[in-house]
Amino acid sequence: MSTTTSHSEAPPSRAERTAHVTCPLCEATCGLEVTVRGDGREPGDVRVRGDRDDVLSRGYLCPKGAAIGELHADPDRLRRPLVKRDGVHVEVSWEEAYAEVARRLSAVQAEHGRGSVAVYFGNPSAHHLAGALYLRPLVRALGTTQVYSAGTVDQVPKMFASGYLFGDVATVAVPDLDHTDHLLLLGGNPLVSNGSMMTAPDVRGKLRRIRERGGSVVVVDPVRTRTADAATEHVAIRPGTDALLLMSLVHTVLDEGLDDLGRLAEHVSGLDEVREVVAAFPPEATAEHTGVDAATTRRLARELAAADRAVVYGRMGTTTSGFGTVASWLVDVLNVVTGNLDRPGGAMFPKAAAGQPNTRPGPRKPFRHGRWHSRVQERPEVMSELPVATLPDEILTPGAGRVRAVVTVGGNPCLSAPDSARMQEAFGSLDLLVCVDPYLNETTRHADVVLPGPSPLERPHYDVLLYQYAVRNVAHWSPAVVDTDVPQEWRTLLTLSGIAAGLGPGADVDALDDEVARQVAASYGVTAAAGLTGPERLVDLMLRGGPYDLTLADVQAAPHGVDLGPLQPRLPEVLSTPSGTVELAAEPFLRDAERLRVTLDEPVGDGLLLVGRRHLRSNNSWMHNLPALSGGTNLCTLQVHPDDAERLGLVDGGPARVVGPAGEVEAPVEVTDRVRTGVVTLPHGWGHDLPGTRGEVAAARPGVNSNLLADARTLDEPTGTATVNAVPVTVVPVSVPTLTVVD
Ligand SMILES: Nc1nc2c(c(=O)[nH]1)N[C@H]1C(S)=C(S)[C@@H](COP(=O)(O)OP(=O)(O)OC[C@H]3O[C@@H](n4cnc5c(=O)[nH]c(N)nc54)[C@H](O)[C@@H]3O)O[C@H]1N2
Ligand SMILES: Nc1nc2c(c(=O)[nH]1)N[C@H]1C(S)=C(S)[C@@H](COP(=O)(O)OP(=O)(O)OC[C@H]3O[C@@H](n4cnc5c(=O)[nH]c(N)nc54)[C@H](O)[C@@H]3O)O[C@H]1N2
Ligand code: SF4
Ligand SMILES: [Mo]
Repeated sequence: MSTTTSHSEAPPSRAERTAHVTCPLCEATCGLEVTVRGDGREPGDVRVRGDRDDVLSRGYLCPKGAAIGELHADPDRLRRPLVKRDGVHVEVSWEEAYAEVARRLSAVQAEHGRGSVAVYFGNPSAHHLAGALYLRPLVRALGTTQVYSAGTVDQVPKMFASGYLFGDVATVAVPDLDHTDHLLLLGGNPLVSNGSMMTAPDVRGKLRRIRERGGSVVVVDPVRTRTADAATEHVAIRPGTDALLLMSLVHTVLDEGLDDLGRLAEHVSGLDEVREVVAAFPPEATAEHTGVDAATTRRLARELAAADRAVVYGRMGTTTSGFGTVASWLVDVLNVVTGNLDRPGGAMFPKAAAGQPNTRPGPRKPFRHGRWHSRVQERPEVMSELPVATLPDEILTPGAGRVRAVVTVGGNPCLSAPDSARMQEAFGSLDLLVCVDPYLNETTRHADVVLPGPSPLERPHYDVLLYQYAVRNVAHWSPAVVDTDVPQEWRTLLTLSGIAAGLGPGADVDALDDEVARQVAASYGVTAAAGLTGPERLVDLMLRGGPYDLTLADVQAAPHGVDLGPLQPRLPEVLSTPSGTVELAAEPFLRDAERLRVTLDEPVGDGLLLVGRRHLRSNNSWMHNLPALSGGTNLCTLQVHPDDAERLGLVDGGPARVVGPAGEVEAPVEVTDRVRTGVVTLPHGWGHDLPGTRGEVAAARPGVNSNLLADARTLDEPTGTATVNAVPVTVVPVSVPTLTVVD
């Protein structure tokens, strides 16, 4: 591993240098071997290969990781701050940008109070040392409870369920893919997404090895995805009904006496209440709703219970289709009643080297929620956040406490949250919008100030968050590969913290950083190596205070990562519930189970349901501007089953109008039998044709924004997580006027 060039004012060295870095673009955290010439911005300057010696990914990489050089060199990627003057974004100096933020933020705070400033963190802030370590100081300095993130269009139900089951939202059991014989996977497509809430590069290889050792993989998905292709069985469920199917699976296991808790018995409470709840959900009662016949459900339950080492795993399709909390709870109930929680090949608890709350010394407070509520919809706080679906209400509804300013960090809520038209309206009405973001996109176009950070090649990295979900315990430090004059994002966030705290735009960032480090050091009872600052110091502290007694220097000395071995059983030390057991019958589960039971009495509709779709070469809303990832099959089409197409008069390639509860879009039809009848799919993160954005490649193939369709009121009740899957829609062909030839 070589290091960065020495000084930014000298012309960058044209000599090639190679570094081994963790890809920060998705949850798989692959090791990349990056070779760079110069500043990496000329064509051919950056070459990327999978690092064959990486302790976790062993050479695997996907097209996005391979395109990291294009991201670095993208001419549309911002490198200097922008301020909006007379409706137009102009480049300014960092001093001028911060002066603008300070002047206007303090005015909003003075006039409307601290609670009138909201913060939104997007997905990339979870893949970033600045986001992982310096957001909390910013929120504290802002002194607001108006905190939002992409989590409430995503995984919060899983974290909430884990919080009540195990005591901490970050104590999540992940599938031990390397050792299982039977994987029941609901609502995830890891062969395309590369896995989520399980850090696991090369899921294709892992599934193949399950099959090679005689095991099975069952995929429950309304779409025959690539993951379904790689499975031993595909069950095409009706969208939005996984919680019902899971109830019936638990019912069958208990009813047929297939439960076997093994050593878990002494660590689990609430099984009797679960028995009572699932009694109302025999497979025969749910079959019409789920579209899965009772015999299949019973067989799935028996096979799961009979397998030596089995695991149930649910993802986006289970967390964002209306009953995310109940579904996520039942996934782990199934893991418990089949004896597969916390055993090799089952659902296991990772033990990350740094920053994992459940490895901290001393007593830990059990998770609880609802400590405060949102102003307009009175939604409970979860993990100190409010649902992003209700952010427009907080901005647009007059009254005391109304949000007047928003700070976004690495997020594009105007495309990623439901009812985007209203989100756009809300963002357009703010007194102040400050965006820490490298692109001028559908959200940041509204910004008064945009503060870009360095590219992934221009910053060091350590995956503090995602190693907490890794299917193998590892640690890897990534050096910055290219020098930059773009300030590191942690410094930007600390400067904003200084401004928010009333210290003005010129606060001493290093002093603020010392204070953050003092607090981290105190909480772990350790001291960092001399001479370190910024994220390096914080990671050193967390490693020293972590369960393996590592230091930053130890990890830096291993360019391909430190292998800390396969997952090991961690019960009961991992638990921090009030009772010290796995609490299967926590009150929020039982209450929402009743909401689910009521749906059994409702008639099964015959309307179309819309689900989302990811593409291997996409990354939510923000990588459509890279030439290597655009075009080909990465298209924003409406997938429709042939029978539905015929019934509705839709033709392949022809335009269709999709009407949802909140709005409508027009998209080209793609007829395919991969989707179940009654189901249509559209990818999210498109609609790049709005004025004031800057993304030449993306704008050439804008696609449409699927989040114009879903309404922002149909939420997972306990967590307020949006329902972006299983959205009721109608689809009609758009008649193309026939041309009359005139002589
Ligand atoms: N290439 C690529 N990779 C990505 C991303 C990306 O945009 N592109 N995004 C990243 C992010 S932020 C995340 S959170 C992860 C998500 O990771 P995954 O959850 O693995 O990805 P999705 O493709 O959303 O998979 C959801 C699946 O659920 C199915 N589904 C929809 N509704 C239902 C339902 O009601 N029941 C069931 N059983 N299935 C349903 C969909 O058909 C789809 O196949 O991917 C990450 N990785
Ligand atoms: N219909 C539908 N909607 C969905 C989903 C779905 O499956 N269907 N998926 C949901 C999911 S899982 C998620 S996670 C959300 C994502 O929602 P968001 O996080 O709101 O959106 P992203 O598209 O990930 O936008 C990322 C933003 O971060 C910026 N960015 C990139 N790199 C950096 C960086 O290093 N620093 C900073 N500061 N900014 C950076 C990009 O320019 C972009 O503006 O979308 C959700 N919305
Ligand atoms: S799978 Fe994810 S982490 Fe791996 S190279 Fe692709 S984007 Fe990067
Ligand atoms: Mo996500």
